[in-house]
Amino acid sequence: MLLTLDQTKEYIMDRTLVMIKPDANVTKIFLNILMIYLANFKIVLAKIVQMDKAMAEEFYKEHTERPFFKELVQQMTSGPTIILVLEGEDVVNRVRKINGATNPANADVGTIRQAFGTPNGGPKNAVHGSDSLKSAAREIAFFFPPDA
Ligand code: 3AN
Repeated sequence: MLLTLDQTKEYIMDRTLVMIKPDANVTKIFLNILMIYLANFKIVLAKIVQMDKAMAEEFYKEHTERPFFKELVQQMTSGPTIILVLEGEDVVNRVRKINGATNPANADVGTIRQAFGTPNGGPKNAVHGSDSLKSAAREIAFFFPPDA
């Protein structure tokens, strides 16, 4: 378990950033996904964002050179994204386990991507979860800037 001491000297639990992506928001399936996160984690922040090209490119900048980058940006700007900050013990790893493998075709039965993603659908894999506490800090600040 990783606990961090904030400036108010209160112990806070680990946090991670989750996105319910546009492909999961074209029907009511986002409600099923939301229920899964609600049942397993504390949701501390939430908002809905329509990303534009510049925003999606900045969020995914580490993938700029990947062959799927253009397709990824197109998909992420195709509709609204639900942004959640989840809190809990070992939340980064637990969320990634519940989300499942990047390609829904390879995701274990019972995971969100297996149930709601598009097999071999490239970026249409329903959800995103930060891959480390460091990424989580950057991604949370990206959508919820501390001075906003
Ligand atoms: P994960 O989100 O499982 O950590 P990453 O970091 O390798 O996976 O990829 C970031 C995002 O890029 C994925 N969530 C997915 O939307 C997209 N992506 C990954 N691989 C492909 C691919 N082969 N074709 C299209 N999009 C992809």
